[in-house]
Amino acid sequence: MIPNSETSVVTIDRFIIEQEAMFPEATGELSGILYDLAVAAKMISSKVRRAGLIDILGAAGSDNVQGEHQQKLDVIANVIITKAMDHGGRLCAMASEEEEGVIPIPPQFRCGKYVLLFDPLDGSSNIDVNVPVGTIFSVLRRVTPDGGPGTVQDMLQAGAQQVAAGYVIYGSSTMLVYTTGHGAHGFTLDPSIGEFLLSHQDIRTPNIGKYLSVNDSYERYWSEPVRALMRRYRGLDMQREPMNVRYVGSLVADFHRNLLGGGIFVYPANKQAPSGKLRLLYECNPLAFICEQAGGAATDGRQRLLEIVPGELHQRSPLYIGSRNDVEIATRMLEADR
Ligand code: AHM
Ligand code: MG
Repeated sequence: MIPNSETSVVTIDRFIIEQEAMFPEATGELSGILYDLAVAAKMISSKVRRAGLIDILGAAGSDNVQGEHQQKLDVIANVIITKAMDHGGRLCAMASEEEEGVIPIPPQFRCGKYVLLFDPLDGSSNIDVNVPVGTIFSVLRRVTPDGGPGTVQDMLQAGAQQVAAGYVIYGSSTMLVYTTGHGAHGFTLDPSIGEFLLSHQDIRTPNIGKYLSVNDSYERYWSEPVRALMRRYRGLDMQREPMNVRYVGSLVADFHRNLLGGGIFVYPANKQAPSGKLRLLYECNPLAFICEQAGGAATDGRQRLLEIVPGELHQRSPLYIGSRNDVEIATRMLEADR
């Protein structure tokens, strides 16, 4: 890699250090969590990149807590993150979409003041057809007293309490996007030097989007207000220009495209899935935090997503996330659903 004379090269490590220096009260512990996550992301990226070359495709033969079939790479990504994060002394517990309960910190390691929630490999059913997949993470400060192991109570906080969140997309390049509440910043992995380099500082999402991402094979199970909303986005009720429909079926890929280009990702409740499909703590909350930091919005159709107080770890939530105006239309039109 040879930088051109107009750009400066900023690694994710340097960016994290510089951000931390802006907050004298910071202890460096959150920065440490972000470094470790960036390392885990590189390790998962290298596995995903080799997925077509080595014989690790296909199901691992076990089901996750939602009864869904796990792919082998889900299991691998889950182990990579757990092992990269369990010994830094900064976390007191973890929770993963792929594991039923709280993942404790092994007794030989110190317990810190944060908890980490993650979806190790979202969209993994797409791996064997070479469609982008992603990792999503959320960091919360514990609410139980410092010192001992973390508990589920530390995890069941509204998304507005997140201190950091991010995702990694394993696409045509691998990118990591994160926020600590001071803007959303994106880094692209340069595989030749093994570094995430700052490529998208302070991402701003357009107020009015051009993309609509929804799986409309569920239309027959939607409520009438949801159907009307989708007709609105498509311009069928003549109230607006139609949006372009783009649905990868891999949340991180759909969200990332819409974040950069403007748009809305929608996974409504439906009669078969009364709370939708996506998990509040591992998928919806971290993306909502990033989206708001980029000037967008997120709702479950009733309230600001980040204000929902979760009742359980694997809770699902309907999701309407993206450009501010498009989310406002959803909020307005779904009033009839309340
Ligand atoms: P997963 O966590 O089991 O991979 O499922 C989540 C994925 C998301 O990436 C995607 O947005 C959604 O499932 C697609 O679901 P559907 O096939 O119902 O449209
Ligand atoms: Mg998932």
